[in-house]
Order: sequence, then C-alpha cells, then structure tokens
Amino acid sequence: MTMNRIALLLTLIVGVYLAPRAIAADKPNVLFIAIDDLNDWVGPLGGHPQVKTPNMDRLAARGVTFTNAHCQAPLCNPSRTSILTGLRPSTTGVYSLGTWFRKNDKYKDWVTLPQHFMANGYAALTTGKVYHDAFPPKADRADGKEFTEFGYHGSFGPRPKKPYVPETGHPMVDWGVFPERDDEQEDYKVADWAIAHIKDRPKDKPLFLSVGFRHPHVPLYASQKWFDMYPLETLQLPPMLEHDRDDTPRFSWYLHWHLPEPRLKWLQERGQLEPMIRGYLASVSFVDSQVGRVLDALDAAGLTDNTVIVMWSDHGYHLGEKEISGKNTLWRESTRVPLIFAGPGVAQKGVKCDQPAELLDVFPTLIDLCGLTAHADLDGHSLMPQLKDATAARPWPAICTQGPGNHVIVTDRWRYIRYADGSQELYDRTADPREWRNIADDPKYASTITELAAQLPKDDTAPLPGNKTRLIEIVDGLPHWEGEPIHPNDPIPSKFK
Ligand SMILES: [Ca+2]
Repeated sequence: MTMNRIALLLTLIVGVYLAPRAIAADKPNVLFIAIDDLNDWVGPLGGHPQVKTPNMDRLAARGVTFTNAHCQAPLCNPSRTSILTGLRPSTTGVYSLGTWFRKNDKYKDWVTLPQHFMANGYAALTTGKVYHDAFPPKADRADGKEFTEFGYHGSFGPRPKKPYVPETGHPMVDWGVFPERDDEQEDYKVADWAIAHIKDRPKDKPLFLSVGFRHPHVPLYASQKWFDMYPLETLQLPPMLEHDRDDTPRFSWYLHWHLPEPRLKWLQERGQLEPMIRGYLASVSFVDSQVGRVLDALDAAGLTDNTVIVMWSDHGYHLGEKEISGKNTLWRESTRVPLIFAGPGVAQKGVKCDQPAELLDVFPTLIDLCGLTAHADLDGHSLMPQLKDATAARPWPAICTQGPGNHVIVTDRWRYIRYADGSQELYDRTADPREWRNIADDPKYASTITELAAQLPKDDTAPLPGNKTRLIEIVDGLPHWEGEPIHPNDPIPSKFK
C-alpha cells in the first residue's frame, strides 16, 4: 500500500469516527411529549368548550396544530409501537396490548425513531410511558440499546386505598380528588426527571428527550385545585345523540366487547357521567401543567430556540359519545388526537392545519426537521409541506386500525370504516361533523365508498403470537374477542348495554 493510500484510509477512518459528532453539533434538540388517552379536549382543538390547557395553548401558539390528526390504533401498545417504528399495525402485526414488535422476525433489527436519532449522533433519553408500559421488555432495557438512557419510568399513581367508584368493578376505572399535592403524582416525578436532564444534558451531543405522561388515562385522579376549575353545577356535557349506535354494524360493538370502561347508560343510571367527565377535565388540566413545567425548563436552559417540540397523544377517548366511555373504537372520539409541532423549521406560528395527518408522520417529519439521514420503508409521510404552508394538500388519508382487517380511512371530507366482516360505516364530515349519521347504505355514495376502500392498507399482517388482550379478529368466519369466538346470537354483556 502506498503512503498516499494509507493517508487516504486514515482520513476515512478518522472521518467515520468524527462524522456523527461533527454532523450532530448543529442539530436541534428534540422534545417528544407523549400523552396517554388524551382526546381533542385541549384548547388548540376545542373539543370541550370549558377545558383549560394554557400550556398546550402556548405551545400551539409557537407552531402548527394538526386538527385532523389520527392515531394508527385506538389502544396504547399498537399506537405507540406505530409512532416509534414508523410502521402501521397492519404492517408489523402489533394490534394488541401484549406484543413486542421485534417478535416479528422481519422487524427484529428495525431501527426505531429513538435509535435513528442515536445513529445520527443524538443522546436519546426517555422517561415515563413512551412505549407501552411493558416495553421494551426488561431484557432490552440496557442503556444504549433502544434508548441511550432510561430514566424514571413511574407508574399509574398514586392511588387511594379504596376506589371512589368501586361499582365500576375495575380498580383503575375510577375518578376523584387524589392525592393532596401535585408533587405526589407519578407524572410530576416524570416531569422532574425530564427537567433535571434538560438542565444536566450531555454537552457533546444534541438531545432527543422523550417524556411520556399517563394522565388523563384512568384512574382520573387529580388534586382539588384541578377539580375546582370545573364545578359540577356548570359542567357541560359533550354533544351526544340518543341511540347513536343504532345505525352502526353489530361488528363495531365487538371492538369493545367486555371492556372495563362503563357505558353511557350505566354512568347515567348511577349519576356518574358528570363526575367522570369532571375527573377527565381535571386530569387534562393537571397534565397540561406538567407539560408546562417541562416547557419552562427548556426556556430556563436557553434551549427553546434550538429545540423541536412535538406533542401527541396515543389515541382519543369517548366520554359518553356513541353511548360509551373509553377507547377501542374506530369512531372519531377514539382516533382523533392532538398533534402539535413547534421549534426550528416550523416557520408558522399559531397556525392550524386541517389536512389529514397521522402519528406515523411524526418519524419522517422529525427526520426532515432535524436533517437526519433518510430511513427506508417508513409507512408515514413527512408533514414538512404542511409545516411550511398549512394549506398544502396532503394527498394521503389518515388510517387507524383496530385488530386485523378493521380500518377507518379519514380524508378532509369523509370517514369510511370497514370491519373485518365486510360491514361498513360512512360519515360526511362536512355535513355531519359529529358523525351521527351512517350513510354507507345509501346507494348515492357507492362510488365514494369504492374510492375510499381503494386506500385501505394493502397488508393485513396476521397478529403476532403473544397476548391477545383487547384483540378482535375473524377466525373461521366468526368474530373472536381475545381468542374466544362470539356467536351471532351471543347476548351482549350487561355492562355494554
Ligand atoms: Ca393510551
């Protein structure tokens, strides 16, 4: 080997070792805020006229809020897996609570969103519930593998000795004033960890900090001051249509067969609808205050101008609409989520974008905003055109999936649902914004349905082996709930009525 060749080789080797740091030095930090079960009841989306979220409001004022953004699954694990892998549930086969996507051989070495940041020279820190609580599995939690560092994980809590509403039959499905002080809340401790690591961040690398809050997931506990913001006497209920489910296919009811969340009738009969809604609003305002503490820490560290912020929720939540509470549906209340971007590269301030958007889009959008290397085969699309011009058309619909073969396609005008048994719903979002009238059987819309159905995901990957919790699928022509067949004349569980 000539001296020239040796010199060239040395240059290449040194270049490879120095490159990530050199490239990363001018990159923005990222604050990735995940919220659990937060529907559109936030100031920027106006889903409830009384909700108070001053911190989300100030974040929205600094960037772009997507008003027609949808999760990829109306349930924690598949939704979070989807945003962090950039792949649909129908691509990975992760539809339920108990499955880790790396059990799919095709994706065992898949580079996730935090790993892609790590590969681009970032320190990827995480605290709270970002993946679903059981994941990554303990064996994969070594620092440097899925994240550079795992911080305070926390849990749902604290909880009173006895539930306030024991008749729900599930200790988590509860609401009331607890604990006495905010700093006793697990979410407060998660915010504390994030704040400490913003102050004491790595000096040689940009920061990707993911922070996952658990409120307003049940149980709906917050201290007194948050409940005081929503007096029962003046509390407004969301608009609801009586017998709203009468024009929906029976298959749609199977999606939340035997779930612990009470139905509207159950709540009304016990005088618990208003207290539950109040608990939800109080929990939203509490979690907003924790978002605010983290935003304040960024300001205090002088990092706000150099930090891309994305705030999202894993899915929505029904509070009486369509006669139920909870998630696990393909209806609007379950799939619509807050999605807000702010920071360098987001030129528009306080702007709303009504184009359909998906949580899947976060991965490619962050790649563009931070100038990372490309990542092949992501299912989403960068929202950079909409961050530059909120009126820029996004040609793709938003698609949410609940179990194999059940999807909703959301466009600017339509919401089309097709279930695994072939039954359908169609709503005209312009004429019927609350989505109360299923017009799928009207022959007038046959060609509309054909066009929308052509956009259904091409893959319907079979569910990965593992826990079937919360999974609905068709086996041998019959709907199965958590692996057990439901016969067409099975009685509806009493809590469902
Ligand atoms: Ca959730």
